[in-house]
Amino acid sequence: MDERRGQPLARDAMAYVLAGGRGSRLKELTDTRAKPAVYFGGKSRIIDFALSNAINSGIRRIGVATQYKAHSLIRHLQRGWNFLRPERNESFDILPASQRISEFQWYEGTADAVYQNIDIIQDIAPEFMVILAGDHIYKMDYEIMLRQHCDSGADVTVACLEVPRHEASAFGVMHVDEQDRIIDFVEKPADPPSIPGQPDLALASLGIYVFHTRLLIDQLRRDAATEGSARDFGKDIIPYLVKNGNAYAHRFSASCVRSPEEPAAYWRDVGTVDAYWEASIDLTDVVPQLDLYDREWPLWTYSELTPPAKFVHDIEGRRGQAVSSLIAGDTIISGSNVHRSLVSTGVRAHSFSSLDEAVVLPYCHIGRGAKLSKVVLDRGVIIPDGLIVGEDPEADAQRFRRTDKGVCLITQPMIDRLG
Ligand code: ADQ
Ligand code: ADP
Repeated sequence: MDERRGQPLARDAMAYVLAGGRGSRLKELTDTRAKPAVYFGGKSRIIDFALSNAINSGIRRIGVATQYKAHSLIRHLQRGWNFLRPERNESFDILPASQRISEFQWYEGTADAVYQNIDIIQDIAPEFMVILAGDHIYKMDYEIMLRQHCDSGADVTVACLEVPRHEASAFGVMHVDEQDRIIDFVEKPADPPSIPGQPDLALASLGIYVFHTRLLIDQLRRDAATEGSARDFGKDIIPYLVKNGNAYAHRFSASCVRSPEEPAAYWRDVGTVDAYWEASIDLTDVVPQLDLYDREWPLWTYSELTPPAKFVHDIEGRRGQAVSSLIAGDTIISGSNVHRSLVSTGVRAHSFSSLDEAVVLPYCHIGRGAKLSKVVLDRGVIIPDGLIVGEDPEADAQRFRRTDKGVCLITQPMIDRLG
């Protein structure tokens, strides 16, 4: 039991964000950048959600382990997240693989991505470690989880969410007792066990873990010395502690955030083009499940200084307009019709064009007369005049990456190949 009841634990914690995975199901969106660096929400990137959660929870020491195609991610972190100051007992460390133990050794698994930086963690000396994935969209107050961790006397606390059983093979799946002590844990089972009495649901790990730092370091060293270990939290560390220690589940729910208006627990792995498109277009709902305008739980990011978005008539008086859409700064909608779309910074939409259910990443140009529906446009794509997407599935599938759900991901090389 923790004696410091009432005092925030987050100030004694370090958030350690795992941001090295590739996210290959996002296809060409992660050709040049890691999944945590993918743009989301018009002005921000996926990793900003986990980092904002840490800051909003009161955590002031943060490390981010990077690996795969990290340049765009590192640049973003340096520009936006460097405000934590050592003079105030704060820290922000970017921890790329293959720079520390050996020049050539990459992080093998998620546990190895922490193990290789044990000396840095010991130097910072937090009492608790909050291990996070950098690639999910959610709001969560880690202070509540830290409090539960201390009160239960757990070796590790694992955040979890009830998910449909048929989706659960992408997760670590657990069984808990009445006190939410984890009594069984299987990583990505082909046939996920359901929650007793609820055959269609499974209790899934969100890959968010809280440890006392000393115990974590002992476990990482034990695991590193274990023959055949994949050096992974989900495959090795968590199952070991479930069997040989005390692991507790922390139920992620709407009450995990402080804002009383938050309608339901929102957590998304925008890991596929369809999920990414859907979560983005959901933001255009009148009352979206994810509130980007929540002043109680602000989303911090690196943001360029931009002139305002502008909507202009063309010379024939045709309106440039956007309805049910989010439009970022430095965008000009000129005689173009935008509906249920998410338009990022620096976009130009020219006359006679239309966008419907479009996710447009920064600095795209939409040529005159182009009509695009159900698309994701990668950063900087120049859509030629008159291009039509969303009306002829076969033609779309030949030219672009069209998903089973009919969403077309369009990148500049695909446009160049059109000739
Ligand atoms: P996955 O999400 O499949 O499962 P993983 O691919 O290991 O696990 O990614 C977890 C996080 O670590 C991601 O943010 C990724 O970017 C990062 N990462 C992966 N490999 C890394 C490496 N070598 N170095 C640095 N960072 C790395 C995990 C758990 C499951 C749980 C799901 C929830 O293993 O039990 O259910 O997360 O999404
Ligand atoms: P924009 O970026 O809005 O396309 P332009 O300067 O390129 O602006 O276009 C100027 C104007 O020419 C348009 O606003 C429109 O009124 C006119 N125009 C362009 N194409 C056509 C067309 N196919 N039919 C009628 N008018 C057109």
